Amino acid sequence: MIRRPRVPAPEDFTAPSHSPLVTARLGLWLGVAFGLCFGTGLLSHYIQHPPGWFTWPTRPVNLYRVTQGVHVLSGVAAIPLLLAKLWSVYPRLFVRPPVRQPIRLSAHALERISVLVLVCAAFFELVTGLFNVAQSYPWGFFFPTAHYAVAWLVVGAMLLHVAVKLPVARAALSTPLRSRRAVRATTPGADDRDSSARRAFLRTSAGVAGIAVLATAGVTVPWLRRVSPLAWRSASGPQGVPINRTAAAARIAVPPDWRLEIVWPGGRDSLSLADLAALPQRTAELPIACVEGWSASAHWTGVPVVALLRRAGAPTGRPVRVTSLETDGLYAASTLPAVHARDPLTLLALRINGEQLSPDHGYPCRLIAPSRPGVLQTKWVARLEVLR
Ligand SMILES: Nc1nc2c(c(=O)[nH]1)N[C@H]1C(S)=C(S)[C@@H](COP(=O)(O)O)O[C@H]1N2
Ligand SMILES: [Mo]
Repeated sequence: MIRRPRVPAPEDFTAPSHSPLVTARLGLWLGVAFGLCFGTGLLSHYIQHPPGWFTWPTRPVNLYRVTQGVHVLSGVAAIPLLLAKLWSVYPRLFVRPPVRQPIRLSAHALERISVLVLVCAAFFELVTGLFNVAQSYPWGFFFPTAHYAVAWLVVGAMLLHVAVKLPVARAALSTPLRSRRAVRATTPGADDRDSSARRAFLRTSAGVAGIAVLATAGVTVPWLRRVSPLAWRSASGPQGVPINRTAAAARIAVPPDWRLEIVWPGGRDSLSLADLAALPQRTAELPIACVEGWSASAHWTGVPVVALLRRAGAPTGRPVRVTSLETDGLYAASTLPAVHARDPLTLLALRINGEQLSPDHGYPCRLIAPSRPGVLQTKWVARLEVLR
């Protein structure tokens, strides 16, 4: 006769890593990681799609580099923490019956559904984020839109989850000391073993998260480069800076009679590359800080956008649309908000680290502005348009 195997019960899982204390501690850390990730992600979204009330400062020049670095690294840290937390609650999958009596169905079922949504949405965010970092998009949807929308799902489900679990978590986080004393009084040694096993599990989880961060942080923290074997971009690249999209990929052909066009309500001007090079040049150390989390600083030399506008007689203190020679790219144009357009460090750069811009870095000229996502640092610029 074949006997069906018995479905395990939560009591079958006796490892200390399955204790509420471990779950609560990991939940706390995961809450911090998700909070940082969401806050910095929201900033990045608003910088790229600014609502009327939003302004992003131009100083410190590395501000976006830091917030986006935190975004990607807190996401990296969340991966091992989420796995550890799922491990700690995994016996709960075997709670029978899976759905309680009709009388309590609604609250209980809602809580379970919210956990399912939370786990699925969190995995979606972490996995799509990792793929974005690898610049791989093996799916049909547009990554930024989906990643942004699902982030709200994670936050909503997480707030609900925290609200439901707060009493349990608070009790778990505050009892260990008292209960340890009580248990030690009855069975000497027993609780010590459990608590050191719990601590070991928590320490291992935190350690793995720390190693994951260190292994990738070199992508944006220069002095960590040597200890970050998994950093997906290095400082190297032509002229000392990595390249995201090459001139060939963007099908850029610079016409021999290339001129920079400047357009504003009521006027226009145009300059050749020689004209631009003959104007007073400014050199500034500014980073390219990609939304993917990598960043690299360089010394850029060129003409401040505000100086170009003044010289042409165009109004300053307004947003400026920057358009490239690229015809079909998603990042073929960007808009400088007024604060960035009038900042003297916002350059139309002709040179990088003392050399003429290579075609891949944006020859004949590119935008480079302080505290701005790489995706908005338009290369192969052809036109500046002062908006109303
Ligand atoms: N015209 C144009 N400009 C562009 C892009 C692009 O695809 N087209 N990519 C942007 C992105 S995503 C980044 S991170 C930076 C990278 O600049 P780099 O290749 O010189 O390092 O350029 C930005 N400027
Ligand atoms: Mo980028």
